[in-house]
Amino acid sequence: MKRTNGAMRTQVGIVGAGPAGLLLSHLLALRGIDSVVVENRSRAYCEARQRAGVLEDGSVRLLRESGLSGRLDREGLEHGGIYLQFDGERHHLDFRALTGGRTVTVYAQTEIVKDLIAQRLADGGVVHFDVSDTAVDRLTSDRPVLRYTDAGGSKHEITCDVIAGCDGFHGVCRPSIPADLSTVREREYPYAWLGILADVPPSTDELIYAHHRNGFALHSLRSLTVSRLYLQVDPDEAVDNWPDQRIWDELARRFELPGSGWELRQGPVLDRGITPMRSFVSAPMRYGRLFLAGDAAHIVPPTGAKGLNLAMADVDVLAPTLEALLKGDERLADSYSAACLGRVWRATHFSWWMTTMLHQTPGADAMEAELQLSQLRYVISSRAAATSLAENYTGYPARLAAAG
Ligand code: RFL
Ligand code: PHB
Repeated sequence: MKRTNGAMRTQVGIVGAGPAGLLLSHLLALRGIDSVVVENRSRAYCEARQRAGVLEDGSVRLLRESGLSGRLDREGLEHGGIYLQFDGERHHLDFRALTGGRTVTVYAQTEIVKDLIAQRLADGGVVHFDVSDTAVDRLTSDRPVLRYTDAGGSKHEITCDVIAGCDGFHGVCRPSIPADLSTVREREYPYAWLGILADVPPSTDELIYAHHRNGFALHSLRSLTVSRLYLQVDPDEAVDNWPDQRIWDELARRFELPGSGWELRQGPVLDRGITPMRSFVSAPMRYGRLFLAGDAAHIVPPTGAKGLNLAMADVDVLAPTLEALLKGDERLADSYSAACLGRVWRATHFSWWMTTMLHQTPGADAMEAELQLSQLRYVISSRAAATSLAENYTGYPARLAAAG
């Protein structure tokens, strides 16, 4: 960040130090482009917030190619498939065999955020945590401004060439686009996920997605010693209604495999939280000199493990777009939104499909249950159907043409 006559100046003002904002700041620095990141939470909060865990192979490649994969290469766990469980049976889908060798990697979003913050600070990058009153203005001029109040209460205004709205679903950037210039598509689901992090080795070698009459359950992991598990609950459920033993009993019930000898290992619960489920796409992802990336522009329900991957792919497209724009070439900027939205809609459809196939809709009739089971049986018995799931789960190119 440069100071000119007391005023602050940067090329790209970035709102939000989640994966999208931090990775964009790093990718821009690799291109010699100056940025400032402002974040309204503390560094400790950003580094502890429990979220995603599964990286597509394209996301792993992006982190590797941009020099961010030191710890990921040592600690990430490559997974070659998932289990789908329904009707009291567990079936393995072998992604490597179905897709010609593609895999996903289990490496927590919290670890990516820690790696990114450490790298930005080591490289002299500017990240202001604990800010408040963030606002963006003059977005249709070629000198948009970013305003905020710092942790000590002082007000600042940064003049930028471009602003990147990487401030998540509840941020200030998307609402600063005039409502009549954007189209929003949205669906809320009548259920939520209760997620726990548990200090216990996983009871499975690959993720288990379980369809059960009591509701969906997911067994994921964070390492060979820490498990991450989720239960479908009502959207208005209070986390206090779920003491540890109730959670473990319900997980054991939904993952039960009678007669198999398989058991769910239990351990101390380190973290718990309830996440609502929503599909949301706001288009276009650009307004003048404001570019949206990640959850600021789109949300998917977590069943397809897509949100973090979409955020990373957006900034993979955005970094070269901004580089060209700053050199006076607007062509990539004009196509940024379309370049992202093909992939965003593919992930939105896949996440909706996985979600509606695996969850119990409150009040649904026996017809819906039969349709879900028929779809699940088809996925595990048809190579074409299994390949479709595997292809979507392991990911898409960052630029996926909307018409493709
Ligand atoms: P983030 O991570 O929400 O970061 C936005 C940042 O902006 C800050 N912010 C502001 N800063 C300054 N001023 C303001 N006015 C601000 N307003 C907000 C916020 O504090 C925050 O630090 O968005 P980003 O970077 O776009 O990243 C998106 C991902 O976080 C999200 O899509 C994923 O976590 C979704 N997700 C998953 N994605 C996957 O790819 N694979 C998964 O396995 C997966 N599992 C999940 C998930 C999300 C979950 N939850 C809790 C929503 C599992 C769960 C349970
Ligand atoms: C996770 O590990 O947090 C996770 C994994 C797969 C999903 C969602 C979340 O589909």
